[in-house]
Amino acid sequence: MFKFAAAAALAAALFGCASEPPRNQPRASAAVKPNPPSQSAHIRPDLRPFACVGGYRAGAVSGDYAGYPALTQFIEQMVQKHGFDREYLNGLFSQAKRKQWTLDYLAKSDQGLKGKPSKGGWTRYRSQFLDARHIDGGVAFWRTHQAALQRASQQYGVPAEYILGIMAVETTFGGFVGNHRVIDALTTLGFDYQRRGEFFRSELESFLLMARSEGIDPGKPVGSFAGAMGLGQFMPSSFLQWAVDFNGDGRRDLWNPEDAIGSVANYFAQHGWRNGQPVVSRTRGSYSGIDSLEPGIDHEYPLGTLAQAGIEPAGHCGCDYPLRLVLLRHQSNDEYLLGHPNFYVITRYNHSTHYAMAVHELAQAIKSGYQRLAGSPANLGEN
Ligand SMILES: [Ca+2]
Repeated sequence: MFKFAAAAALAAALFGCASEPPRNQPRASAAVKPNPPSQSAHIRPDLRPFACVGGYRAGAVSGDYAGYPALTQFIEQMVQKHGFDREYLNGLFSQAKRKQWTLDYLAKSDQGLKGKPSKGGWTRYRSQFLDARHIDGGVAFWRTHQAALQRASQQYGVPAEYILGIMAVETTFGGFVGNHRVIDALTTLGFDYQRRGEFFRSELESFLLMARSEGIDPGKPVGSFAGAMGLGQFMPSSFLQWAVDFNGDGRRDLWNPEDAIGSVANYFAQHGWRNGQPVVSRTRGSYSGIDSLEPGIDHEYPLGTLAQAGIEPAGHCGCDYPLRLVLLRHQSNDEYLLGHPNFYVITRYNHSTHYAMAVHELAQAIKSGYQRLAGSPANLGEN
């Protein structure tokens, strides 16, 4: 939905950004073959494929980020480590904006991190996602992108409905992919958000590498206030590690539905998705020793330990591996589920029990809706 890649490639051909070739030649992406240095000036942009897209150029950083020693150091690192042009980065960061709204918002939410989940917490979280907009939207998206979802499911061993569950929670299938410029988001969080500045500076480094390898003007992409991009809201480091070109056009484009489908499936596969295994199981028992166990994603228990605490799977489990205890606080009661390894895989996308449960429930609801429309599960083409 965000077609800047082709325009950026054109821009690369129109703007030269440095009068001198770089001392450290950046590595070209697999899709771009650099010309030898002896070629004429006419084709010079190919010497440094897309390294200067946007035509930014300045002797020093001006604007919101003028006089930030940490940014000067970061730019120097990008020059020395990755062969970026210093004046290009000075120009790029001269037009980066400090997003005070983001800093205020995070200061508030950091305060709210403390404390255990409150009564009804799951009920409230669930109601944001388990609705017709997300479920019907998933069914429609499945029908539109049936071939790509089937191919991804077969290639990566991840059911289509879980790819859709992620896209439902993240962006409602591209309905809202964020409107913050990624360069503003990551510069603000990298240099003005002390608690996680190091993390976001690393993401900024990955973002600049991504922009260069894909031929994108780094001033153009928009995403979440934290710099997450596209239908699956990949952070730049996730892009570099797990994004795939799934429509075969030679580019990895997180805003393209097919590339996003393949990338989410690859993310799950690389994080250990076990095809055919369940995500959660219901429980029964006396729960007499429940207080001796810690719910959440950081602790896992063998079935024997759970049995000693008065908890067992409600049906046949067939699980010979440790399980996590998933606490869901409904409005009127607390519910305990058993989280299988696939539950943990979903939390690698977002480290939250509620997040993984919403993805799981949406996956099931979207699958039911799709099967009703398709008429028969045999038509789904799942593996
Ligand atoms: Ca592609």
